[in-house]
Amino acid sequence: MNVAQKLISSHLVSGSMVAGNEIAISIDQTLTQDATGTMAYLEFEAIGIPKVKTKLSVSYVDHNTLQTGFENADDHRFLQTIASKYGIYFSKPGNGISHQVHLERFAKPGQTLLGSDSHTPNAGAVGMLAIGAGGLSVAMAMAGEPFWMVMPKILCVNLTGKLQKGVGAKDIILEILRRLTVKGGAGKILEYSGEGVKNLTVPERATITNMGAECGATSSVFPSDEQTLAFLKAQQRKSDWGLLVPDPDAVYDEELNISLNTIEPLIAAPSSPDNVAAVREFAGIPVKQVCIGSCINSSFIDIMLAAKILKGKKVHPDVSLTINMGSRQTLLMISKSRALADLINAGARILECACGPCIGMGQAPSTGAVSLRTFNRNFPGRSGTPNDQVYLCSPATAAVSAIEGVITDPRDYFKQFTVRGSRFTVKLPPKYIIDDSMIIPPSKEPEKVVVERGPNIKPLPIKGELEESIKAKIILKTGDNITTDDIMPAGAKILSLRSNIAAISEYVFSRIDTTFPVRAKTSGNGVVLGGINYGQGSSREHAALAPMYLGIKIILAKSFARIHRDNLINFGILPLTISTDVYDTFEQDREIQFPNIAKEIRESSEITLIDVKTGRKYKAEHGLTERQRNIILAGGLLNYIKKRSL
Ligand code: MIC
Ligand code: SF4
Repeated sequence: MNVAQKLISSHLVSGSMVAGNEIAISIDQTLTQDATGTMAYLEFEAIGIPKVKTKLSVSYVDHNTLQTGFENADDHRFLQTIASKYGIYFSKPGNGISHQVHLERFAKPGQTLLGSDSHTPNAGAVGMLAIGAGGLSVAMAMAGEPFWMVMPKILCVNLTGKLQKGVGAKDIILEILRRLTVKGGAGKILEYSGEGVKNLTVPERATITNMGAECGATSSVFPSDEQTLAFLKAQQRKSDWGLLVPDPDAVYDEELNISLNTIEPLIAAPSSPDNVAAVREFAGIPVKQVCIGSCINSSFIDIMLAAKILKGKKVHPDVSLTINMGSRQTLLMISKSRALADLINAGARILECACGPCIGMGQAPSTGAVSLRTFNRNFPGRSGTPNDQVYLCSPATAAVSAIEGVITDPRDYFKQFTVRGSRFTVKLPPKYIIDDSMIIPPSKEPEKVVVERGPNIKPLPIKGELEESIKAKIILKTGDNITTDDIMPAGAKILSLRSNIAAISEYVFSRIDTTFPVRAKTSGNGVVLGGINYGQGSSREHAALAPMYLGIKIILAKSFARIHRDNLINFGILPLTISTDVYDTFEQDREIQFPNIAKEIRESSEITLIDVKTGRKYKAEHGLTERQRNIILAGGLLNYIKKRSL
């Protein structure tokens, strides 16, 4: 078996490991973050059990730490008290970004992790099966339910050779994105192997597994080997280590060969993570903003490299350089090593250890400005500025460009120096500073804990059972690769409404069509017509919940992204796959009749739709498993679970 198969087989509770089959796996650990966590815990509460049943559950606060109003602070209090009551560890705001902190302090080879954030596969860096999912799926896992998914194909990414100086782990994953595109990883686990793996440290591996999410992959995983042991030892967690490597005769469904020697510094141009080209093709373009950090490039190694490059230099007068470190551990280490002084001296703006600019929490770039970021997503408008020009790159490219004021290939920059190469390399520290005082363990007297709920915490809306027939209007027709940032934008203004579905629903599709919420509500029964890879990107279930609240019943699309499709089903919205002909036939505002929808879901794989204007009949596929059919018929997962337990 390969590593992914070993992880799955040791957790398999239902189904057989044949790609495409529905399987269920048991979940050892869960993580949530504040923006998805409030809903996840409301959902967990609704299930009604006294304590989480996982080996470990952690609630992080990292997305919205601005606290521009009471809403956010209320959410934080709710999260802390509910964690304390139900047996969950609580990582306080300021302690760092969930994925970074989890990797440092909790990720464990051989275990499974389900997180309500799409970059959860970050923890795959230590040989863990780590999967992103909607909050409700994570709530179910906390309640001891297994996680259901389609058995992925295992794609072996075979790394050979060694990286050149100035080329980093980020360039490897950008190369993979260039080849696979944002949909090429769908239905797959990317498993890394080959000679080249040996030289990659765990934080570098995490950069790669983190951004596998942008390929649409179910997860990404590295073996657990000597590098893993070195990292866990340095984190004083040696006892968490275990060897996990593929069998010598392991077979894979697919293979991708990457020669590290030939990889150049790469960049993803606006506005998609797969719009990848060599940095040198963009060299010389003036840059106004450089942001180093976010969950993908905010480890001690990343920040230290940037600090080494910036030491004794000044940030270009036209550039604003921000740094958001991934964890308080990194910040402590950087400050104790005096590298923090080097960064400040160079003119960097040090932000809190949180997601920050990555999710539009401040630092929106100026109009028309090129913003160079070490982040993982550059979806249109995500930075907070309409028509933004966000490029994604490695910390080395970002740091040298911040000095030069133009996009710069780090190899060209390094050539100017006679200093030994060591100036531009950083090794894994033999010992990290350990201080878990901002991770609060759950209460020993849970019955005494009162869950605090401010006025922004509103109950979860629940849908009724699926109707026998539906007549609905197409409220919006979109193109391909619609992201959940398009469906349910984030940013400072909107994120604080994550625990208030009625309020947040006013912003559904607001970047594409501000009239969407009103038109959807007026219609009562709405359909969205989408192209390929509908719902790519984040795990936010609000991109399903809020449209459901507005009366959206069905999404017709050429194909769906995995997490979003699961979220739609969880909240009783029916995802139907259509052909290009059907997509081309229908326009916005047209009415569609689904005459026997419930019966067809029960009895067939095809759904009939009738164009009300012409009376013509068309077909769509639902592709639902037996279990998913029952969830849709019940009007969502919570209804289904309640029905099941009656
Ligand atoms: C993101 O990077 O888009 C987020 C914000 O972390 C999301 C989660 C969310 O929307 O709360 C994700 O990746 O799942
Ligand atoms: Fe936070 Fe950005 Fe990572 Fe999402 S991608 S978890 S917003 S840092």
